[in-house]
Amino acid sequence: MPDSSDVLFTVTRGHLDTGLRGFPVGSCMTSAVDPIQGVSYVGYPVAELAYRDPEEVAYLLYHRELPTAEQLAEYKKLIADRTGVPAEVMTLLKALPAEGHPMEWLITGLVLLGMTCKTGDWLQDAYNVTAKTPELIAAIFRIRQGWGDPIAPKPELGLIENFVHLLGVPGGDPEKLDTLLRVFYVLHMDHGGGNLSTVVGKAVASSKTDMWSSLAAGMAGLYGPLHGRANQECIEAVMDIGDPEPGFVDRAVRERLAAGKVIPGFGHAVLRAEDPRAQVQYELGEKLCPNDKLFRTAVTMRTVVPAILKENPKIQNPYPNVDAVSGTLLHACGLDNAEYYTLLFGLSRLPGIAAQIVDERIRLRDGKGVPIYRPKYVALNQPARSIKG
Ligand code: HAX
Repeated sequence: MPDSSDVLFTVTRGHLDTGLRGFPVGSCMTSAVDPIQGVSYVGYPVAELAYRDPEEVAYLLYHRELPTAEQLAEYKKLIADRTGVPAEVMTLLKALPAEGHPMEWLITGLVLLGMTCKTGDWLQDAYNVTAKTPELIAAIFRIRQGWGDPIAPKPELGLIENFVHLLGVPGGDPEKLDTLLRVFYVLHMDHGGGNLSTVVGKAVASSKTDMWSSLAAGMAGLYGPLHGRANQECIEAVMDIGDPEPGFVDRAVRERLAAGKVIPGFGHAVLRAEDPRAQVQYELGEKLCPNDKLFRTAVTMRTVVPAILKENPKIQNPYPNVDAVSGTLLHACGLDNAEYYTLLFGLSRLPGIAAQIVDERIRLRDGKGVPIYRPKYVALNQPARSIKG
């Protein structure tokens, strides 16, 4: 029996039906989210890691230490050697309905990769996810947008450099896109144990299904507009506003709120200050696309929106989150179709979710793993009845 010092939380009726907000339910060894400081990966503030090699940061999540030069080279080789999406998966992708959202294609693609590539070993499958999803996602971009057939990978380039090569954005600036996506990938990789896509992935994995289906479920969570798809909704809102003049932005934001819409890219379930991941991206934007009109509009929103949201005492965090500006940067670097932005979030978040699944399946509880998820739901308004006379 736990003694009183073990009590972390007293549950009251008011806590029911609040989306498990704030309930301690597990431990996380890859990252932590401080309401003011934002996310850190194994103790390092994310802003300090933003410009590190993406593979270095992925290694950190699995090994809890940054790699030496030798360990990094070994890890890069391990990932590069696992590149390769089976031809039948590519064929099936080409048969998917064009009306499907790119995230629906990703969810399907992960299940297809599970059918063709799963090893059944949680760690090996996690590494395979990191290695194979850039090719899968680049193919989704190319096939859906009619950019041509998938391009053959060049894994020796490095994870993101290879992804930019695989995308082959028509008329794009690969160098700019590479600079942006390296940072984007690191910033989105993990966000504590309780973000929705990660919780869903871990919950599904707890039934001892496989890594690929668990991640497909997690991506279904990321697809929602209150989670990962906020980056698509956010650029759409920035485009709707479309003018960086502060008075204009102020009026447009108020109109949006009056119409009962949220302001995407602002607010957070845990954070209570400006997200450091947004800060890194605002700074990067000043280097990559300082004069871009959409970027300037997003920069104006950074000051105008919090002042307006603060007028509503219910809103616990009026500040920019990770999605506030990412879309304007992607747009300025040649990826101008917002429907694809959550796909890039997914690409980046998959290694983090996979690392947490590995911990819950084979590392926690002395390697026994976390048992199947089974939270308690309190039965309400169900008086005992009978259809017998
Ligand atoms: N615009 C308008 N209203 C907002 C708001 C915003 N940006 N942020 C919060 N609110 C409203 C909520 O809708 C809620 O209203 P109701 O009580 O009427 O339902 C109220 O303020 C209190 O919300 P909260 O306690 O401050 O925040 P929640 O934990 O309930 O919600 C959300 C957190 C991120 C879902 C919320 O801030 C939101 O909808 N933001 C806009 C969408 C967005 O940017 N999502 C991405 C978040 C980052 C992420 O997960 N990326 O993947």
